[in-house]
Amino acid sequence: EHQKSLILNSSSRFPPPHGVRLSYGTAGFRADASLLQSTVFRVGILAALRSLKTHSVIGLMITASHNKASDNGIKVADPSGGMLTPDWEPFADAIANAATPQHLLQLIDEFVKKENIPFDGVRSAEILLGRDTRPSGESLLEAAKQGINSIVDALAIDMGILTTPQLHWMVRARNKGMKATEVDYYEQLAGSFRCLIDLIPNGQKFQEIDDKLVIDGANGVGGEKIEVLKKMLNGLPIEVRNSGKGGGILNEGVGADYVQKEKVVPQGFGSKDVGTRCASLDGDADRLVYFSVPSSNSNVIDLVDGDKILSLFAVFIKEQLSVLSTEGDEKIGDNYQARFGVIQTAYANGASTDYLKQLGLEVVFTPTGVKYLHEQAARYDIGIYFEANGHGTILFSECFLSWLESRYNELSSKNKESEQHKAALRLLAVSKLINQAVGDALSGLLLVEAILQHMGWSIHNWAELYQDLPSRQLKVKVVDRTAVVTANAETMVVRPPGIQDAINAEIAKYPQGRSFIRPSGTEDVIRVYAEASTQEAADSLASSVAKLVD
Ligand code: NG1
Ligand code: ZN
Repeated sequence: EHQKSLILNSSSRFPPPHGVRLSYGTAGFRADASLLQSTVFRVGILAALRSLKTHSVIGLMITASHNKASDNGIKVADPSGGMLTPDWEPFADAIANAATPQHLLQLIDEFVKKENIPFDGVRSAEILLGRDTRPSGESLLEAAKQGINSIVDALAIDMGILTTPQLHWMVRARNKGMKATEVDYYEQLAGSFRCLIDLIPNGQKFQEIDDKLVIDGANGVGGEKIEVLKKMLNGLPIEVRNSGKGGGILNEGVGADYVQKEKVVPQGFGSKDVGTRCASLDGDADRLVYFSVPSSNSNVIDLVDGDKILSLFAVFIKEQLSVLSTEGDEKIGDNYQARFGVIQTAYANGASTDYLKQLGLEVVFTPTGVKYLHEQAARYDIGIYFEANGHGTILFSECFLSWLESRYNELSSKNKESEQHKAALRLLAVSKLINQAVGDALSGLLLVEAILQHMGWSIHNWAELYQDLPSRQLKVKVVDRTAVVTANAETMVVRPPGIQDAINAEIAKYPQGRSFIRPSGTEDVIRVYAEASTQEAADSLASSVAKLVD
């Protein structure tokens, strides 16, 4: 009863906005920040219930990622550090849209019974809160705290301004009983990065050392975090621009989303950077793309996108696995056939998929949205997933990691100098460097840098792994995006009827043509993607398909 009146009283201070329907999309709730107080408060309640149900620490991140500065959003990190389980999304939608405190209470009451959530006073809930640099973040964080505090015995811990992946990492680390502060995060990344650098074959070390890396921080949280990390990396020459301190606006003409979609230089970059290795993060630093500026005459870039980051990781890991499986002078231990797979979406450049298949890798497609990619990647011993936009990571199975540990220990006692020993250590270092909770621009960036140095590759060598097919992305504003329904990992439209045939007819006009449409999960638009043998053809295919949607 005390619990009930607590919810009623506190929720009456957070009335929902009129006439807006919010839904927990692929990236949680996202909207103009002024609409979100009540939703964030209610997600605070949900997080406390989730923590009680799972007996684990839960995370809440307040961010709208690459979206404009006046937007904000909130998403829940589950005990594994991954996205909220889809089973709870309908409850999130329902409570976000409950019109009155009474209705809200009723929904919570029913859900608690249905899910058997223990309110025994024995267990308590614990929620870690983080936010990006958006000005609206502070008051939204307060709303989330009040939501959490309206559940008896729930504890809200404010972790301050963080990148999205840092918060997910902390949740995962806490639930594994590991050290989980922000400093622990930096130490784990820096330590495993140094380990990879120390293992670089002689003569290959630091080919690129005086060729610095320039990072576009999207005027978001990533820039300041990289400055901290940089101090622990003795020797990696990094320059951060668009750190948010110079007055630039978050995600405006800067950042990974802009760079990947527009394929032009972000603000603060230009002819002075011709030939330099550059990288862009998004506003909450969970996306990473690289690029170079080919000429001082135009603002067009050579983009090295998520597909190519995936390919670089795949090449390196495949190399280590094959070293590990060769036998030295004596046979050491049992071998282990690691199941190795890569996961992409329909946005992956067709050339990348061909390349990965040529490497002999298993390639699986899922719909857009990290939760789908992550789930598939978790089925492998080593699963790499990336969206073309630069969000992705590598997952290692517990089973494979424990085999690798014991193999490594065995090799340590028998032949420390063997190539197999080094390969095992490299793979262990990758598993610690890469953020296995979620895609992480900082950890991904360090892995890219370590691998480029290992290979002795410049950004151009890397870019030449394969040639991207020219592509174009457009978005069409629509009244009701749910009118478009897709199938086969979003490559086919099943509703409205007839559209797919019309798209097929357009595709047939272009050599190497490929095109699809899908409703965005984060904006009120239908997205159009097209790819063809020339840029003109890709542009023209995209615009004729866009006309079919209008
Ligand atoms: P939507 O709006 O559903 O296309 C966008 C990205 C996704 C994912 C989410 C979450 C594209 C084409 N889509 O989703 O890949 O990153 O945002 O932030 O880049
Ligand atoms: Zn992001």
